[in-house]
Amino acid sequence: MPEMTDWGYTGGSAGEKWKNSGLLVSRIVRVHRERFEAVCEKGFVWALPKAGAYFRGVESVEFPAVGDFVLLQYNGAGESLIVETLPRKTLFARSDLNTRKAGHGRVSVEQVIAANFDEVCILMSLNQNYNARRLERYAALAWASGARPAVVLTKADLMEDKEKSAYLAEAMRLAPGARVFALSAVTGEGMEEFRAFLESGKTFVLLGSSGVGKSSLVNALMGEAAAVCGEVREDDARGRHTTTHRELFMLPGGAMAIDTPGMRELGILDADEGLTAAFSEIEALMGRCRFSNCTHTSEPGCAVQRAIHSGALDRARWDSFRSLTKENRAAKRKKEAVKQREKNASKREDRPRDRAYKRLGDEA
Ligand SMILES: Nc1nc2c(ncn2[C@@H]2O[C@H](COP(=O)(O)OP(=O)(O)OP(=O)(O)O)[C@@H](O)[C@H]2O)c(=O)[nH]1
Ligand SMILES: [Mg+2]
Ligand SMILES: [Zn+2]
Repeated sequence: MPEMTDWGYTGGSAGEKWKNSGLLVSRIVRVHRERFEAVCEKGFVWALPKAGAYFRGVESVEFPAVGDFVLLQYNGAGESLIVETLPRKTLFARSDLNTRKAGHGRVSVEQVIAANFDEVCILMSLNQNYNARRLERYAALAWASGARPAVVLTKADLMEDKEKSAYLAEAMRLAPGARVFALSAVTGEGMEEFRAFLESGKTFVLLGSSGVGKSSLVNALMGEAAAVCGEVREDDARGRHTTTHRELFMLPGGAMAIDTPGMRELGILDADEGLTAAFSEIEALMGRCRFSNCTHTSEPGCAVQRAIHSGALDRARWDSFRSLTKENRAAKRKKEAVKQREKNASKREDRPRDRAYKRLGDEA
């Protein structure tokens, strides 16, 4: 029978208000459309969000996602019911601030991709997929999630050693504070070092464009074809979106990996702290400008401009920092506006949406 602590549950026994309620702590391991597969002390179960327990508020963020710890009304004879999402340690959401119609109300679609992971593995393949600016973006998002980023350069078998070292060195510069790996799921190169990094009991989420080899890496770690991979192709610079759902795998060493579908676009959202961490050396420079309100354009005594001129700071990295900062600010403004709109809308339409969902739950 599964022990929830083996599955990363660290909630402990103190303060568990549901202790005598008959509810079970469980972890979501697979999300497939509206159905969830979860693991609890009784084993693996299929579960559904309980009608009325979700969709009450205006945000969809509470809705269970892979990696979530939830409270389950266990049903040995059929589908169990998810009654509550426990507070998340970390979370990764895709920001889509365009509102969409849902039932009778409009909700912002901040889709949670994964939750409660300890490390974010940013995968990039050592061919045409590698992109410095995207790496910086992902690193900022990873820090913003509350977890640490690690960079995994995949398909190392496709590149000469000398060239590989150059990529490794650059990735270390672009993602300060992150461990960087180069490996191949095909030849096994670099896999031993990466396995040693996957600490037992910890959860690692794999992120990266379609086709970089996320599922192939999971399979190599599992030692079996557990995740469905794309076919081998000569030209795989562009992926095909083979993985369509999110799934958490228990690896042989006791660590867990969450495989995700490749994402075309990842917007920066609420990432102030993420940007500070991802561009820590720039933050340090800005603290050394002569004027505290320096705009880092043409002021005398600007430490940033000085670093750019001396070559200590790459101009492309500075530009990247500025554009991500701008994007972050715009996203925050938009989020505020959407929230306000929803607040107004929910005052008028809260009830009908509840009812619509109840029907959905009753049918299932
Ligand atoms: N040469 C080489 N090819 C690899 C390696 N890892 C994966 N591939 C190939 O890359 C392609 C895509 O691999 P997947 O594992 O399906 O990629 P993915 O990131 O899961 O893609 P999505 O599920 O679409 O997001 C397949 O053709 C794999 O065989 C590797 O280490 N070396
Ligand atoms: Mg995949
Ligand atoms: Zn300055």
